[in-house]
Amino acid sequence: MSIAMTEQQEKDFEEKGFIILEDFLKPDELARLLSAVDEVADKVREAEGLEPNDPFAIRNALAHHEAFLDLVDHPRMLPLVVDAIGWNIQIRTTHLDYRPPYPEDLEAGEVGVGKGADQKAGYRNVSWHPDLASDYLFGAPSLDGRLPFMEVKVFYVLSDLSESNSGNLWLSPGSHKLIPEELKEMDRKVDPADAVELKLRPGAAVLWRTATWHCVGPNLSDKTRKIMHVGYHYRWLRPTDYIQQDPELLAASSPIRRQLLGGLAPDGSPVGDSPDFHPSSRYWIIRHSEDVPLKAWAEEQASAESRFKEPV
Ligand SMILES: O=C(O)CCC(=O)C(=O)O
Repeated sequence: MSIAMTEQQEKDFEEKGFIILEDFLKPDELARLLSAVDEVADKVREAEGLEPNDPFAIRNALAHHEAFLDLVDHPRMLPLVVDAIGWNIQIRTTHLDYRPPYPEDLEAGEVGVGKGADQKAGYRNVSWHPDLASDYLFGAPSLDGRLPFMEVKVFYVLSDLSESNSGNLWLSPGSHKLIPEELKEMDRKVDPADAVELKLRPGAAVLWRTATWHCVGPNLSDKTRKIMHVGYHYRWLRPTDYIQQDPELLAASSPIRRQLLGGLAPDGSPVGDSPDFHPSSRYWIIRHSEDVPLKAWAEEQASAESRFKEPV
């Protein structure tokens, strides 16, 4: 039973692979995030010797600013995330993408094909792909070539992407049901009839299955693309952004945030009560409810929701 998703959202998530939430961020949340982006951009430029018009992306963005960290358990987004993927989750990645307008002499390649000068110049994710399907992940071992459902991301739009060619995210609705190999066979040329360029205002959010084929269009506008993705996957998979988050950050977090940051309740061995002869990872077998406080939270939310829906 869903906590927050409407029937239409459930249908869209299942069939298209994504749900669009216009004006999701409140003006003060958006202003805080934009100021965080500027602050972090200054630090990245200094650390990496970048010029103001150089694009960059950072991972584990949550560790770089409290405004980014606060997105992981955003009180209006978390219920939707749990409806989409369940409560047994943690963060795989949080990334910030900062992409100033293309230099005038840089020619954009055909959208999603990844063979243009922009791809060669190092602009990231300009070719169509599903996440987690590279050769050394599910591309190799999967027998029927299908990607299991492993992950959702929330895409937060911080700058104006309402016009075409502003560094928009493109999605191919329903492609999460296809086999990633097909995309390679198509030479990454997705039929325009099977693709949508999301044209979204600042403050919009998109909850999406990352198995959905996606790419980033060129930024031919005069505005810098500023966006974040917050990715959630199952606790029994390994995150990409960290082995363990900073212990001080974990200790200062609420139980639910600690779970999302990949932490366990502080006492006991991470491989259970009998680590020598019967080790059993607490990421796999849940013996202490404190390791997954999101479960009780989800159950409580669901029963409150069903009480609310009961006819009087
Ligand atoms: O920057 C984006 O919006 C897309 C990022 C992306 O394609 C990815 O991380 O796989």
